[in-house]
Amino acid sequence: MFELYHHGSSVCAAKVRMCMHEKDMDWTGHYIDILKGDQFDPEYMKLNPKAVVPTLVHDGEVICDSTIICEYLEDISSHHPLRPADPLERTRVLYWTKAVDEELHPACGFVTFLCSHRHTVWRLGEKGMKKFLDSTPAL
Ligand SMILES: N[C@@H](CCC(=O)N[C@@H](CS)C(=O)NCC(=O)O)C(=O)O
Repeated sequence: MFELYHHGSSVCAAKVRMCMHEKDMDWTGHYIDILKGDQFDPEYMKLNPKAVVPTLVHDGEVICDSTIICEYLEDISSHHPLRPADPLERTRVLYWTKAVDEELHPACGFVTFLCSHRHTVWRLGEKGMKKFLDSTPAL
């Protein structure tokens, strides 16, 4: 059984949802509202100590970090392979996933919080906004 802790606006969670969709996997979702601070719930932080989404629980085993989760799903399911068989082609895929983790995702933070969620963050007021921004995890 696959349980995914995720949020709608999380690009990292979207990666995992897309991977599971491509592979026709059934999963149960647990919505973690990262704008309300659900990620800091001590119970959730037992699964994901970095207080971020996504987190996958597969038959009781906890796996964090979207790229690692996608690699795991690829390893356990041969249905609709997402990784090429050729070693050189696989290496080229790694360049892409590395770039997403190291460059694209940090850049997305600005788009997510300054554009998409700016009204929600603004409503927190000056103190609340500072608390919210201070709580944003380092990569
Ligand atoms: N390396 C992690 C990064 C996860 C991450 O930063 N998730 C963001 C959403 S895309 C999050 O949960 N942020 C919570 C917060 O900003 O408090 C992954 O790839 O899963």
